[in-house]
Amino acid sequence: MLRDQDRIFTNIYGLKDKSLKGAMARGHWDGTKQLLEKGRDWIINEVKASGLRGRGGAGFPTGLKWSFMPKESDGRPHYLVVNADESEPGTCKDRDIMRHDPHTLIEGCVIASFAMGAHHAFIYVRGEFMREREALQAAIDECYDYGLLGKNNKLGYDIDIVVHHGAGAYICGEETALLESLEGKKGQPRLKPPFPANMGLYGCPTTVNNVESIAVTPTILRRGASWYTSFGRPNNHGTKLYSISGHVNRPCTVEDAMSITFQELIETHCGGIRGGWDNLLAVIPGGSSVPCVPGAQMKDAIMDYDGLRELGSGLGTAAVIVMDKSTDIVKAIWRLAAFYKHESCGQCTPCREGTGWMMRVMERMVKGNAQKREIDMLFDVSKQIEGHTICALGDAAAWPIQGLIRHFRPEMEKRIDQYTHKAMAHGAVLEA
Ligand code: L3W
Ligand code: SF4
Repeated sequence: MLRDQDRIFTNIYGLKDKSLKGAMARGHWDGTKQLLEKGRDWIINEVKASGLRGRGGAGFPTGLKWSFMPKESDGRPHYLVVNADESEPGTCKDRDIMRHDPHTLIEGCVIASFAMGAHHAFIYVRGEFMREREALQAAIDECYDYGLLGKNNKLGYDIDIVVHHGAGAYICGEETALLESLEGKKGQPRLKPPFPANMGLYGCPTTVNNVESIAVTPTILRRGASWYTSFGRPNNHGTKLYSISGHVNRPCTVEDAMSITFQELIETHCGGIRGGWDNLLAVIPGGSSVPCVPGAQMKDAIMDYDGLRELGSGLGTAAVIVMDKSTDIVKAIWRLAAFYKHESCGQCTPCREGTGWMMRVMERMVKGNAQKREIDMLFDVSKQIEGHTICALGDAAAWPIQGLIRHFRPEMEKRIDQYTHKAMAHGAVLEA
């Protein structure tokens, strides 16, 4: 278990003073000016050396992403955009940072903006997060009053931070849809490349990072890259906020080391699985976009990018959704299919049509009113979507269904058999 002194988020449950004064007392904003004085290259190299990978789902190396920003100005302003549109089902870690520990994010914005030559940072907050926006704005206002933000501030680097409110579309969490939305347009993903580092907000060099990725950087720089790499295994370093929901005894969001086992995570922080480990059916370990893993494989799973990839799933946002044997797993995955169908922006045909098709077939699979050959057809449809769309929402819709078929095909077939027997008992004529 992570020692208290190794926690970056010291107020994740909101039990302490979240104001600037309270944050400073807990070590935030300590020596920020001295960190900036070490220079841009030092900051980017230290973030690279820490092994920090993007905490929004993709796990792209943060320092590397920062280094993509042009070094020399070609007259275009540079921007930092923080993706706080946390909408991935099961994920509620960024919400807790903004609500209870907002100064970690604001200090991170200052340092990241400085490292990338940005004088404006935008924080795009999910529309439904009203309390979080208020907390964030109150913290930003405090920083302006105290002289940590704005022109000629105490840190010696001019920086303005603007909180922008989303309007409730999941797709605006995709970085380029977010940029479109920020520009006042309909939130639809752009084709990449060009990547935002070259052509982002208003056509200018932009880095889009997740809330947690930005919020951890001041502490990493203060304590040093080697402190951060002392947690987790190579390629998977650091501490991580896990949001654990579902059938555990005490659901929670908690910061612990990367690469701990699933069993340790659940036993230490959640009081175990409801009804005991034998009652565990399946886990979605990284938010709704990654495939589920059967319970028997999860117990010793290593909670990091590589460990979960080896199990055919992923760490994603580290939103751990636990399902015990009372769960109707087919219905649960149908619900996700309905979610992705609803949230598809409709730009590309495989996603627009395919998500609806998958949802409708899944609806019949829930009842068992389907034919067994349709299970293969469903898998085939998901494969036609995966990798054939503009953004990752298509993959995200395909993977949970693939995971269901891979691991719970007998459950799907059993329902079809039961439905068929019932129908025959009622004298129905079945298709060949
Ligand atoms: C410059 C290159 N930049 C990649 C940048 C790119 C982006 C980052 C990662 O999807 C995933 C998705 C969801 N030059 C670059 C480059 N970049 N190559 O690196 O890029 P990518 O394409 O790997 O991922 P993505 O499009 O950012 C994110 C999954 O995360 N996910 C998402 C959950 C959604 C939320 C939410 O609540 N809003 O968290 C969860 O698993 O499915 O696979 O910045 O520009 N050559
Ligand atoms: Fe829109 Fe879906 Fe295409 Fe993404 S994959 S751009 S959400 S239609």
